[in-house]
Amino acid sequence: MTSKKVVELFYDVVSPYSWLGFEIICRYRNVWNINLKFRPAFLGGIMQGAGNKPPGLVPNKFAYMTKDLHRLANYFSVPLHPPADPFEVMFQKGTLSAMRFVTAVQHMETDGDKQVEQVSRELWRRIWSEDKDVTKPECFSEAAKKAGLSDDEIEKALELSTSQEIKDKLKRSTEEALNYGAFGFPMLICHVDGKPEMFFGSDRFELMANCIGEKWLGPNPDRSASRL
Ligand code: GSH
Repeated sequence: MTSKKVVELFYDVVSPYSWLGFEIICRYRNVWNINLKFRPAFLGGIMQGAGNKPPGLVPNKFAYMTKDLHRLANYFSVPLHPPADPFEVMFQKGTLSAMRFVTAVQHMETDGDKQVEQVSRELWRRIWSEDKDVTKPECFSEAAKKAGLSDDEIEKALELSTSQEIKDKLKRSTEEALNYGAFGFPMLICHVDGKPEMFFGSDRFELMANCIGEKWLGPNPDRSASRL
């Protein structure tokens, strides 16, 4: 068996397309011969650093994306329902504190990446399924509790999330994403023959599979694999 190819997923919970990309790559993690690395980062910093603008600011694009996300949520079986006021959620409230919290959880985790995976998922669920706030410490506690963290771990993560160390770590990950050429999320970096191959979007998995010598088996690979 050849050694596992490293695949990095750069994401921010502000981004609904990142949620789709995240769930898909999580489903494929044990189907493809890959070593998946979660790379929480800050999409606001990517937009600024790359000189890009959120696509939702163009009215026709916003209308299309609303429809697109609805279709994709069904296709990928991800319970995505846009919040009542996506502009407030994405552009006024933002997710800087939330992504610092995710970074803190990842920083504390010594045995695998289950907690960072679950906490990220619960934060996405809050914004993009339940229309709940993700700006206050109590929101992070609730999400982390659902994700299975202990009260002690949650307290530590909350404290750590406001430290300079964690602020710098999130900034570094965002800069790394920009150095790879990021202009939006989700961004996946596949390390193939010592070279990073960048893919933008949750709609590039078929192409990505081809690049890493794997097969795209649709949105639910476990179900299709068991039918083979
Ligand atoms: N076609 C992509 C997909 O299906 O995943 C769209 C992804 C997307 O629009 N991502 C947003 C972004 O960063 C954040 S939710 N867009 C930057 C851009 O479109 O330039």
